[in-house]
Amino acid sequence: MNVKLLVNFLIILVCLLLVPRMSLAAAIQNTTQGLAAFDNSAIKIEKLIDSNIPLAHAELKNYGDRFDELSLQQKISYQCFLAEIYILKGQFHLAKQIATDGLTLTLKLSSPSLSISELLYSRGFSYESIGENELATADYENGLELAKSLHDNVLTAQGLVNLGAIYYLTDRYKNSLTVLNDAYNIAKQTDDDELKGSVNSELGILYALLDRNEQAMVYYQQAYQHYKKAKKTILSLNTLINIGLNHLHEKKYEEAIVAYKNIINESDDVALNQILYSAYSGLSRAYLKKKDPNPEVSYQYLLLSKQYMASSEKYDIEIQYYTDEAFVLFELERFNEVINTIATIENILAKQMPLSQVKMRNRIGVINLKSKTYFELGHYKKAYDLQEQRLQLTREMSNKNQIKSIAEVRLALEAKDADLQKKVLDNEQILQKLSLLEAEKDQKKQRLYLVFIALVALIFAWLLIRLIQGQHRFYKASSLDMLTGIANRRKLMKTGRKLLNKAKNKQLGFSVIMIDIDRFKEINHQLGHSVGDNVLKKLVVLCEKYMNKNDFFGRFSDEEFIVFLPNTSNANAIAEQLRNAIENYSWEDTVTKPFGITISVGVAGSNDNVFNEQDNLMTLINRAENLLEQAKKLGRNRVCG
Ligand code: GH3
Ligand code: MG
Ligand code: MG
Repeated sequence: MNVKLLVNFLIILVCLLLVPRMSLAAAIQNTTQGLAAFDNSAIKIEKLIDSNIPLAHAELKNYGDRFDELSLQQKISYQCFLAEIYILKGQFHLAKQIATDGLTLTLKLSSPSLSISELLYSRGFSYESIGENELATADYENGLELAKSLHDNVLTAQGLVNLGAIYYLTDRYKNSLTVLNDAYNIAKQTDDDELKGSVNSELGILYALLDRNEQAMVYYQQAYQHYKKAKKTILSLNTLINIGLNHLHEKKYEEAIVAYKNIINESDDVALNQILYSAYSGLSRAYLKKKDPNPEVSYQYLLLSKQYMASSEKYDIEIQYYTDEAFVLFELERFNEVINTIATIENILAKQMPLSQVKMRNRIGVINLKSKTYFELGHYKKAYDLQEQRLQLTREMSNKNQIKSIAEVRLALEAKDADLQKKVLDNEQILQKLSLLEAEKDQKKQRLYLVFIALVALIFAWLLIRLIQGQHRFYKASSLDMLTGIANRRKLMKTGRKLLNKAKNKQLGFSVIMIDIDRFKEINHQLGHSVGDNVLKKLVVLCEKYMNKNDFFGRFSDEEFIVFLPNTSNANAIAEQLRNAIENYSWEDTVTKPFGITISVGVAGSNDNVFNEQDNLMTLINRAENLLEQAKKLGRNRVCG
């Protein structure tokens, strides 16, 4: 969870909760007429305002009915007090109205008065608190001009402090630093501890916004000391709120808890809603974020803070509360309620566009939470989209900061930019993680898909194997004779050519034996075609017995066979053995009735005188065929070679 963003945002809110940065001392000067008692009450009220608002209000109310009896200056002072009381009570619209009434009264003054500056500051603060920053700036500037012209250092410094606050609220850090430094230098020359406390407090907030927490803490401590010295109880409690926030910012949650509990104890008498709100919401945050978080306790403190939230008109207090609520509900795993709360925040923020940097950071933090919530609810696509949105906004803000970089706050801003850059990187990692999870969500589907792909691959592989096997069979079929299983004519001729070339190269002998079964048509005719087939098969088996391993035997056509005999000098003898084997075989296992089966053989060789180097395989085969024909003519069952 992005505590840093949240804390920054909260610091701003607390600064807005600060009581008016002003003194009423000037307002009660020169009261020459009216009710004398009021002047005494005014001193009393001014002290009570610092410690007990209800009592201060009650004291002032004594003069409500006798308002007309007051002198002009007393009436103006009355309005000044009342405006301040309403501001402290968080009733800014009333405070604004009272200050305006007071300013109307000042028109009757014969000469410019510091009361005008005071009333302008009060009204400006009311505007600031309800988010009317432009109107606030105008009132602060006019009040400041008047204080300067009247050479009042304290009110001049107070005006600068007010402007310093409005500047940092509107992202003008350079301007803020400049005017707060001016205020600091003026305050140094006075012995006004309230003023000194005020300047230090605002500088602390500015430095906290620039992520300079250590320096911010130094200013807060100084502010606290000055307010204590000036006996400004409420202001010192406000400073303690800021110190608590600083602890949160620094992740020192135990220290924050101590600080907030002290505030609550000390606030009992004061019972100031805004301070109690801040303290309880701070406790809620600390219990949520500490080492051993306790979301239940955090939620209880949040509910306590809600009681005090309702009584304030502070326009940012709702966003602050609902932001806290969303984060606590998330930790309580009440995810659907988180989504509802975030919808409320978004509605409020939508009315405040364009957002200041602080609120933009708050919005980015809320978008992140929303994404995480959708993630928990299993809406990964929504979670992913929100992270992209968050990344985009973070980048935009980072660019904006780079443009705003200025010499005076450059170091601080650079540190901030570096942080933002890191956040952008972190966010990118989150995006990647979410992409992975998005992918995992469809894992089942993908697994099925993979199985499907695997199956398809297997089918293809099987088809391929079948194809190869088919091709292999085809190849075999195309090289072997289907009936006898020896080489067919194609294979016979191919191998014959190789063997002849080889023999020629090695100048070795090469012979061709051609065999033809005698009167085979008759065998078919008398014994049947299938017996004829069996005779062909048996003949092959019988012949193979007489062949060497280098000889090559194949079916040339019909019932004609060829044997190639490389490096053989006794081809005629082998041919004679073959003829003899066939003639003398009983054939009882083949033929159905006694039938004389013989072959005629033609033998041709490369060593023959008729064969020369230019002659090829067909020449030899033709010669063997001619000799075979000769054997037929000579009466069959013989070898011619
Ligand atoms: P010759 O002694 O002059 O060779 O007479 P022949 O009857 O053997 O004549 P020829 O060689 O011309 O006849 C071949 C016969 O072989 C013709 C054909 O019917 C038969 N034939 C060819 N192929 C096959 C086969 O695969 N199986 C069977 N059963 N007969 C075949
Ligand atoms: Mg024949
Ligand atoms: Mg024949």
